[in-house]
Amino acid sequence: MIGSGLLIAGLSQCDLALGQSPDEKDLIFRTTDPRNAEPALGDLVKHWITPVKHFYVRSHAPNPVIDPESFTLQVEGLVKKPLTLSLDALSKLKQHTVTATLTCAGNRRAEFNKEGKVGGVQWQAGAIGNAKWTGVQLADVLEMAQLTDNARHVWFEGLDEIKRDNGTIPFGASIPIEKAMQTEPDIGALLVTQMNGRPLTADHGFPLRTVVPGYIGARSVKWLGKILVSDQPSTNHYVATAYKIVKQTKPLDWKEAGPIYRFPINAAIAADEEISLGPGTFRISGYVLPSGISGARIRRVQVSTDSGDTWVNAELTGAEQDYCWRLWNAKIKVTESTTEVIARATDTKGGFMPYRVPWNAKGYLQNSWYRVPVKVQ
Ligand SMILES: Nc1nc2c(c(=O)[nH]1)N[C@H]1C(S)=C(S)[C@@H](COP(=O)(O)O)O[C@H]1N2
Ligand SMILES: [Mo]
Repeated sequence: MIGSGLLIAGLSQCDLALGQSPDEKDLIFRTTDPRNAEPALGDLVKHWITPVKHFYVRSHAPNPVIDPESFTLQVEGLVKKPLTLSLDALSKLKQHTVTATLTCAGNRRAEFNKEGKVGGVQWQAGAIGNAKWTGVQLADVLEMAQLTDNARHVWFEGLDEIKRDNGTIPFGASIPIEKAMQTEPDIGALLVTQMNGRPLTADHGFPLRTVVPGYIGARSVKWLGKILVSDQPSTNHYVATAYKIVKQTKPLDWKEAGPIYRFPINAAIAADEEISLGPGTFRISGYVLPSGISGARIRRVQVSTDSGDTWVNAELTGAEQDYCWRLWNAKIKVTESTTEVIARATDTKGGFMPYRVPWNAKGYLQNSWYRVPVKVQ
């Protein structure tokens, strides 16, 4: 009671009158309908485990309202025993907790606009977060359903209703059967009911979502209602067309390109779009995510204040775990001739942040050197 009293005291009369939820101060909304929001980078790099209130939200449609009592998950397709599982039934299966970083394929999209306009949510570098996810192994559920020999891909379908030109569709994804069947200690996918030890919030997929460690966020379907086992990748728009690297958006380009699965290495500096500093020595911080490959570890994060002529190594902090980011900080020297701070990183699986990423029409996988302009005063 004391806690909630403090919380209310922290809100102004105005907030109460408008009925705003506190998270509207904790995230920067890029769009409000549907809800797409990212935290300020200063907030984001304060904790290795991202608090839910500072965890980005990416939704293609309004949050579906789901009654947990009547909710069921359907498991069908190339299985010998189709299943209908209530939340109660899922809670009786072995529970696992996995810490994994989720990141949108469109993270840092806005940087592509310097070369040519890209559509979609105009993300800066905050469409990423690291959380503790609790639920059941997808492999355990598929084991119960008994795959047939021709099972090759596992489709996920959300209960949201996304309006498109030719009607209303759910959000969908699929992952290869080899990933779906991976078990502890390298769980391929988790059917999650809890985030950071609390039930999922509506924004993050209540009551059930998928989390696929190492893959772009789009494969971690929220408000999961159906699992379908197939001999081919999902035909849902978000696998068959969207979330591909294309130069133009013609049918042939979509057909030629494959779906994105794993995320590449990435890093950012937690700073405003431009920093104003006098000459001197300063400490900066940021995040770094290794490639979404089992065993990938960050080798080095480096920063430069002289346009890449010289680099200093950053100090890495936070746990070092599969599919998880790390935080970093570095001491930088700003001189009269400094025009920007640059960060770049490499990992142990050959991942590196390139000088430049080729422009693509949907603005995905921007992981070039991270640059923040500096105005020396
Ligand atoms: N049902 C459903 N699942 C979804 C989405 C969606 O719009 N609908 N967005 C996807 C995308 S693109 C990302 S990056 C992640 C974001 O998860 P978060 O909102 O919990 O951060 O959810 C994925 N799962
Ligand atoms: Mo995304």
